Amino acid sequence: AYGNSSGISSKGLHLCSCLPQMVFALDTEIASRHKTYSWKELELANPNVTSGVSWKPPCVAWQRIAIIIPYRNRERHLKVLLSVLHPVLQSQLVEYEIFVIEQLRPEIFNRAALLNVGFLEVRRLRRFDCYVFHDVDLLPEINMNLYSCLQSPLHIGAYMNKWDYKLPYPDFFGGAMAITGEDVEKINGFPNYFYGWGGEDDAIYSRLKNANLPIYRHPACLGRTFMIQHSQDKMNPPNPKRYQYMTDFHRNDGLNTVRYTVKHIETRKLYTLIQVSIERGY
Ligand code: UD2
Ligand code: MN
Repeated sequence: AYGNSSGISSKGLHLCSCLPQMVFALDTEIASRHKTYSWKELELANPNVTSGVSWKPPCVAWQRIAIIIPYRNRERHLKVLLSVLHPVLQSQLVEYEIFVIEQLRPEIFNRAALLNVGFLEVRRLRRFDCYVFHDVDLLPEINMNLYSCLQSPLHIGAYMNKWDYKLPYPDFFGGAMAITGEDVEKINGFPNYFYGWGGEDDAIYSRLKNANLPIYRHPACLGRTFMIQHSQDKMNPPNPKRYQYMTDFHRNDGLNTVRYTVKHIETRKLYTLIQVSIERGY
C-alpha cells in the first residue's frame, strides 16, 4: 500500500516515517559552478552505498524506488546528481537504487526509448514499487521534495530555477517523474519514435491523460528543482517532427515495440550502468 506514515507493522518492525529526519537544502552555488568531483571523492562521501544492491534505511521502507537516468556524455552532470541524490534519498528513508541507461547507438539521442529500455531492464533485475525517470542535470533543491509514487504519476521536476519556479505551461511534464510499474504498463511505456530534442515529454503527458491518469505535483515550495545550465548536445538536435508527433498518438508503440540490444551492464560503486543500442524502427 502507498502512503504509509510512521507506525509499527504487524511483525513489530518499525515502518519508516515518510518525513525526512532532517531538512536540508541544495547549495545551488556549488551546483551552478559545476563543481567537478573525482569519482574517488564521491565514493568516499557515500561509504554506505553498496554497488549492485538497493540502499535500505534502518526501518521498513515504505517504498522501493528505482531511479532511471537516460544518459550520454554528461559525466559532470552525473557526478553532481549522484552527490545530491544519495543523501537526499537516504534522508527520505526509502529503499532505492540508481540506474544509468547510456545510449551507444544510434547517434541521435532518444530519451523516451531509453526510458522504456531502462524500465524493462531494471524490472528484469529486481522488483521495485516505484520508478523515477530522471534527467541527469536536474537536482532536487530541498529534500522535502519527496521521491515517491502516489496513486497517480508524480511530476517531480515541475518547479525549476530555469522557469523561475513556475510551470512554463500548464501541461509541462519535463525533467523527472515517479510512476508505478502498473501505470507504466497501463500506458504501454513511452513513445519510441522521438529522435532528438523535444516533444516526448508532452507525448508522455498525453498518454497519461488518455489513460485517465491525472498528474500529481508537490506544492511549489517543496517541488523545487534546479537544472544545471547547459548547452544543447550536438547529437540531440531539436526534432523537426516534434509538433506533428505530439498530436499523432501511436497507441501501439511503446514498451511492447522497443527494439534494443544491451551491450554491457556494470555495477559501479554509486550506480548500475546499462549500456544499450536502440534499433531505429522509425
Ligand atoms: C527538457 C526536459 C527533458 C526533456 C527535454 C526534451 C526539463 C528539466 N527537462 O530538457 O525532460 O523533455 O526537454 O527532450 O525541462 N541527455 C543526455 N545526453 C545527451 C542528450 C540528453 O544524457 O546528449 C539526457 C539527460 O538526462 C538530459 C535529458 O536527456 O538531462 C534531456 O535533455 P536536455 O537536458 O538536453 O534537454 P532540456 O534541458 O531542454
Ligand atoms: Mn537539461
